[in-house]
Amino acid sequence: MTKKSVTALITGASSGIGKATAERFAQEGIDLILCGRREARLAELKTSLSKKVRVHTLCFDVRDKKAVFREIASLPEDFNTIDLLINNAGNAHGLETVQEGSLDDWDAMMDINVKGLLYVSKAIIPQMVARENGHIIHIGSLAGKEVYAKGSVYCASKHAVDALNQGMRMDLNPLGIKVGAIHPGLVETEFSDVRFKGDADRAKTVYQGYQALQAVDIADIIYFVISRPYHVNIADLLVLPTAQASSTQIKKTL
Ligand code: NDP
Ligand code: 8X3
Repeated sequence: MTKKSVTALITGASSGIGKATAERFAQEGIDLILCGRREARLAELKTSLSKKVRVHTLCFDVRDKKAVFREIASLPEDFNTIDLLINNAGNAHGLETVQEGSLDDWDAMMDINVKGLLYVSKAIIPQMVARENGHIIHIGSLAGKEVYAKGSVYCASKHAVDALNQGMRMDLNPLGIKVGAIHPGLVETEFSDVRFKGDADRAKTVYQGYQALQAVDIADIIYFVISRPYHVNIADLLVLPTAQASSTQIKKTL
């Protein structure tokens, strides 16, 4: 008997946690729908992972409501049953007090981290409801559990993800769909390059002097979460580097 294949759609698969999760899932034989805006990166990842599993790429900006629905509706038949949705796309934009913060940065964080996550979810949930099956994982943040100075809007966006995770679980678990969130502390990815708008030197200082989490650490945990038996739902998981006790308490060893 042929084993039923499992298909995961990962947003933000072009770098960091999303890319590492795609690589981890491919090792485990999970077919992939890789999403992001940087087409060349998605194509490169597709070439490498297609040696192991079936891979389809979708290039869209999660802020673009029409594009989200159009691209997900365009999935070929052999990719249009999505078992796992990894709502990972997101970033911080800027690190500034509320009196100095930029409206464009605020729009970006709310539109990507909150509304983009909602659009993608809304485009995929109906098929999960119809099958009474599926698993949604949100990548939240320690910033969704605590607030730190100069990070109020990013923290607000991730607190919204925390609230959506709880609310979506209440709505969807009774329909047989698992919903959960993983909230990482500091992970060394392109996150700080984006936050500091390409200032690589400033971005590097974020991870200096202690051992930050790596994207593969989170990818391993995501795989652990999705590989539990059906009756086990890991609903809410905070994962920190050992050096980080809270948003602001980081033990620098250098
Ligand atoms: P990266 O910057 O490495 O990856 C972010 C991913 O999100 C990219 O693949 C990017 O793809 C995608 N993305 C960003 N904006 C958009 C958009 N408008 N439309 C579609 N895709 C978009 O950062 P991380 O891997 O660290 O971040 C992944 C998630 O983890 C985010 O939600 C982040 O908030 C969260 N997180 C990160 C932590 C960290 O310390 N790094 C800690 C806690 C949570 P592309 O540019 O190709 O569109
Ligand atoms: C990313 C972690 O602490 O930079 O969500 O906000 S932090």
